[in-house]
Amino acid sequence: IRKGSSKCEPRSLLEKLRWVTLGYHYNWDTKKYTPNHHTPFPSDLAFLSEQVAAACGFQGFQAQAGILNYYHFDSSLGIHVDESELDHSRPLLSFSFGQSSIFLLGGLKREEAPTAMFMHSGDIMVMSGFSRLLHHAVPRVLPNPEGTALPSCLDQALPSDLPAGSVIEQSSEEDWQVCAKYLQSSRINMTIRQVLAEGQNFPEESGTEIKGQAPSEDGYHQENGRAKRHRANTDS
Ligand SMILES: O=C(O)CCC(=O)C(=O)O
Ligand SMILES: [Mn+2]
Repeated sequence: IRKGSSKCEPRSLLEKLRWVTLGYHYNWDTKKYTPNHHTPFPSDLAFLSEQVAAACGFQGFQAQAGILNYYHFDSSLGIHVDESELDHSRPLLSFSFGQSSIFLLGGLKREEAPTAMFMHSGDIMVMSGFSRLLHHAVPRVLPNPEGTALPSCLDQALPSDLPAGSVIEQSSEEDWQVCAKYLQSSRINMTIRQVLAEGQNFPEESGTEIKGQAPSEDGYHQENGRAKRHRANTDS
């Protein structure tokens, strides 16, 4: 039941969506990536990530896993460190779209006082070196500062003459309307990761321990695991 609403409208699947994983699928229960729970990483996002990493001095970055977080105005993401990747010398690349948020960047220790910053649509944050293993959280999602339904960077028509091989693709007007409506009250963050060092394999134990176990697609367990990090102020 929605707060402030007398009707009991069930949430649509799109409204319930909180996260999606790509490539090596992060397991929220074990906090591990495993070799047998993998789907091909989308090539356009891999290309974009590798270009951004290279521009920041990380030649040879490989986009191997992605966590996409979907936020509404009542969502937040709890304090955590991203340490499940086996190679911490590779950066985390974070891309944000839609509404804005406050991002808290803390210290190596959980109790260290954080620095608060805004993350707006189109912002890219690279966590590398010392900042790669810092605590962080998203306590608040806020309307974009322009005061418009959609930030203006998402409200522009694409040039008709996109260069050949561009990662930008024209979508159908119908598809864009669905995305635009969604982003009027949502924030999407994609955090792209390289899991393994060049030539590294997963340690033997994580490959065997999972044998015979079905990939954890079960919403209940993942939602539970997720709740530790993703503390939406749920209103249902
Ligand atoms: O939404 C954000 O800006 C942060 C997401 C994040 O920290 C993560 O996916 O690990
Ligand atoms: Mn994180």
